[in-house]
This record gives sequence, C-alpha cells and structure tokens, in this order.
Amino acid sequence: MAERPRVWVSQPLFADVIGRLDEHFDVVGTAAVTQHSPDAIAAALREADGALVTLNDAIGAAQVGGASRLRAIANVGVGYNNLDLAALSAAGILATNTPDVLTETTADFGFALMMATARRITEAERWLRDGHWRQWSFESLLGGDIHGATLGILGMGRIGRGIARRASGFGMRVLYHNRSRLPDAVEREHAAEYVGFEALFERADHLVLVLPYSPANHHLVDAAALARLRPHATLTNIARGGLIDEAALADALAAGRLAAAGLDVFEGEPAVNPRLLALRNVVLTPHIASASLATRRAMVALAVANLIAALDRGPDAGRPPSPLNAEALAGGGKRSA
Ligand code: 8YV
Repeated sequence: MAERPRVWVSQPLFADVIGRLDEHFDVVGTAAVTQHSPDAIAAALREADGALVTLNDAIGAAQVGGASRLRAIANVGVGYNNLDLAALSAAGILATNTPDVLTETTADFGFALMMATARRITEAERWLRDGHWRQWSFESLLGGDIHGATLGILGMGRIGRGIARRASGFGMRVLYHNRSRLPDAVEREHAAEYVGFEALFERADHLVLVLPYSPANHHLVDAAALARLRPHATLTNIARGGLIDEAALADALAAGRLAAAGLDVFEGEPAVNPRLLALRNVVLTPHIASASLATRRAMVALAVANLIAALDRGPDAGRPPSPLNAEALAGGGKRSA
C-alpha cells in the first residue's frame, strides 16, 4: 500500500477538529503548547508533506531548506507574518491562512478593547480589588466617551470594516486610512471617510490598528506618529505588536501625550515590555482577539480543510479555500510530484 502523506501539527488544536486529518494522513501531533526552536521546526518539516502551524511558528528559507517533501503549510490565523511567503513560493510550497471566519469575533474584541481602554474598565477593577473603594467619589476614574466620538481605523480590511459597522451603532464618526482608498460604495456602506495617515492620528479620539504587519511597516507607529495624537486620545492595537515602537509608546503614555492604550499584541510576545506593564493607563490582553470558542474552532477547521485540499485529498482536492501564494500552485512546485 502506498505510504500516506505525513503532516505535522505544531500545537495542540482542538483534537476533534484536527482528527479530520487522520482520514487522509499520518499525523504527527504536538501534545503540549510548545515554543519550537527554529531548528526543531526545520527538523519537523524535514519529515513532513504538510504542516498545520500557528503564529508561534516562524517559517522561512532556513526551515524549509531541507524539507524536500513539504508541499503545503496551513497557517491557523489570518495574519501570516510568521511565514516568509517568498521563501515558501521559491521552494514550491503552498501556504494558506484563515480569513473571514474570524472577522466578526475579532471586530467585537477590537471594539471591546477600545471601550475598556477609553472607559478605564480594567484599571477600575484593579483599583476596586486592591481595596481603594472606601468612598464613592464623583471625580474618580473619569474616561473618554465612545458615543459621538471620532473613531480612526488604520487598515480598512475585513476586520476594520467590521469595527466601522459597530461604530455606527454608537453614533461615532468614522475616519480611516488604508494603503488604497476603498470604492465609494464601500465608504458609503460603512459611513467611513478616507483621510491621510497624519490626519488620522490628529483627528481620532480613538484610534484602532487593524492592518497586516510586514517588515515594511515595522514601527509604523513611532514617536512622530504618536506625537500627532491628542492628549485625550486612545490607541488600540489588535493587529501585530511590531507595528508600534513600544518604547516610544511607553514614553508617550507616561508623559500623558495620549490618554491610554489597549494592547492585545506585543512585539516580543509572550514577553511584554516591563514599562508597559508598569503603566496604569494601558489595558493588556494576551493576543485573544479571535478567541471565542466557535471562532477558534472554525479557524482550525478552515486550516484543516486547506491542508487536505492542498495535499490533493478530499472533495476540494487541489483547490484549497484560502491560498496565500497561488503562484506555488501555478508553478507546479512540488505539488505535481
Ligand atoms: C490568531 C491572529 O489567534 O489570525 C490572526 O492573525 O492574530 C489570531 O487571530 C493567531 O494568529 C493564531 O495563530
């Protein structure tokens, strides 16, 4: 009997959903959440025809160099900055991600984090738990309003638009900046006004980052950009930590150049800059924007469907639902092997 393709699953991910791979492949799983070293990833990929990975697993030329059988990598996540797509394409390896299934859940969370930041919810809870609430005071823990405020959205893709839709229910004015301006009809549908990058920082009461990260926009939000925010403004990041110069943000927060920040993502995850940890006016969450049970399961299910199809199995054989580098398919790569 012909050998079944072998796939590597880099993290524990809903055993019942991952179990669907068993029908087609020999699965090498990972029993506990693991920070795999670059060499360990290379070793795992060397033996694999396909892999299911998460944002913790950085994969580039060094990891796929010796992976002569590897044909497909399914990333569990819409963001894929952990993958060097050019290196994968050059090696004839198809990569996929998990768009759409997380849009609404992630937009919910972005809105929630913005509100928690503006209304000082976690700070207030800490204050209460720490026993400071001895007498109710009219002037304590005053925050900024959401309703009627101006929301700035940097990155108007699927999730950015989801946040804009939520904003309309709160009577917010929505400004956005994006690599390219959206068609008129989409702007109208989201009641969103296109502005330049600088204007977005200058005019937003609450600014939310929802754009993909790449080395090209590393520290896009630097000291100069932060200096454009007004002292009552808040900054929320649910995209990737590398978009913000965290040292400059800590300086700006400490100096009161903006009111507060809400951060779900960090440059050195899971490590968090100790200066941010020490600040009162920052809401910190451990990269959970897509973390509803239904959505995390749907993300894994989509990644599984991608991997099965990319390795030419199942009803969609050869047609994975969300390919990232179709050129790896077009070029033949290793897929015709
Ligand atoms: C995921 C995310 O939880 O999809 C993304 O880009 O950042 C999160 O929703 C994460 O990527 C899991 O790998």
